[in-house]
This record gives sequence, structure tokens and C-alpha cells, in this order.
Amino acid sequence: MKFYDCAEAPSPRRVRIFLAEKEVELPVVQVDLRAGEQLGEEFRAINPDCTVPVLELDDGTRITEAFAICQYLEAVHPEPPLMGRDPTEAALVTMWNARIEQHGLVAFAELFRNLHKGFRGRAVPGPVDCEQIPALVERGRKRGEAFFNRLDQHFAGNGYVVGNKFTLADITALVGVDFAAWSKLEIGPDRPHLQAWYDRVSSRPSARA
Ligand SMILES: N[C@@H](CCC(=O)N[C@@H](CS)C(=O)NCC(=O)O)C(=O)O
Repeated sequence: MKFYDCAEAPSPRRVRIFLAEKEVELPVVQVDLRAGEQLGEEFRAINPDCTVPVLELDDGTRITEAFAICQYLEAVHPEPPLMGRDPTEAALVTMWNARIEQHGLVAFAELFRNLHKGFRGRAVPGPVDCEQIPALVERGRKRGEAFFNRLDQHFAGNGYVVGNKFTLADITALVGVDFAAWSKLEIGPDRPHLQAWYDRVSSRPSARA
């Protein structure tokens, strides 16, 4: 197997944390997103969507979504289980992961990529160049704040996202909170439950990945 990564980027970090929890090490190829390597001919042949992470299997199959990569890794390295220990938990992990992606990661990306000058003409990852839309900065921030509030309420009664066990859903949320901070969207003093969960999960050794 071979893992196409970018050490600074949030999406591949989800897989790095997942691998660290499983104590699995893979050969890594760093893709320099800042230099636009993902848009070059060589990387397009690997992933026409021009994004990382990518997991390349020994038979040449390439898996290109963080969730799908984790699903594969969970199947081949089941211990410790990070995607639910029974059908109900598995469904809840998938549900929460999708919710965190749609209402968290998408909002944080909208905020970040429409705000920073470095993303002019590259407001959306992928092969199609998209101009920034300044109004999406405020919308992303508003949606991000609302999502943080929702998580704070959830953690008032739950130690982890699902089933009082650390899962992929916690990894996605942790990466999201750290990504939001790049745009100064912070947990703040008014979300003590979200802060307590964050302190718990970010102190795991895997969070350094
Ligand atoms: N839905 C994809 C998102 C992948 C993605 O957007 N990756 C970003 C890095 S966080 C990327 O490759 N960006 C390339 C670019 O900005 O051109 C996944 O979960 O794997």
C-alpha cells in the first residue's frame, strides 16, 4: 500500500490519525499542495479529482475519499474498532461522520477558502478553478458557529460523538475544530462541553499525526 498525503492538510490528517490509532505505518508520498502538485499531469493520473488523501493498494486500486480509505483500513485492520462495534454503532458513526463533514468541514472550508488571498481562483478543491465568493466567508462562519453550538449540546450528555468510545466521528470532528481555528473560528469560553471533549481527544497521542 502507498499513502498520498500532505502533512499540512486537514483531510489526509483524518487518515493519519486513524492509522496512528491502529498503529499501522504505510509508505507515504507527500504531495505539495502549496506548489500545485495536485494539479500536475503526474498526480492527475493518480487522482483525477486532484485531492489528497489517496490510498493506493498493492493491486493498483486507488481509494480517494478519507471516509472510504478509513472504511478499507477498518476492514483489513479491525483492531481497535473505530467505526462501531455493532450494526447500530456502525450506522451512528457513519451518520455522525456525514453530519460533521456536511455541516462542519464544508462550512469551515467555505470560510477558509473564500477568505484567504492564497486561494484566489482556487476556492474549491478539484480540477475546476473557482473564484472566491466573499459572501461565503460570513455564511461559512455562521454555519460553523451553529455547528459548534450543536456539538456543545451533544457533548453535554456524551463523552464522545458515538457510544462513549473514540471513533472515526471524533477524528473528523477533531480535525474540523483544528481547521476552523485557521480562520479564527474558536470553541471559546461559552462551549464548555465542546472544550472538555476537545481537551480529551486532542490529548491522545494520535492527535499529533
Ligand atoms: N472529500 C475529500 C476531500 C479531499 C480534499 O478536499 N483534500 C484537500 C486537502 S484538505 C485537497 O486535496 N485540496 C487540493 C487543493 O486545494 O487544490 C476527502 O474526504 O478525502
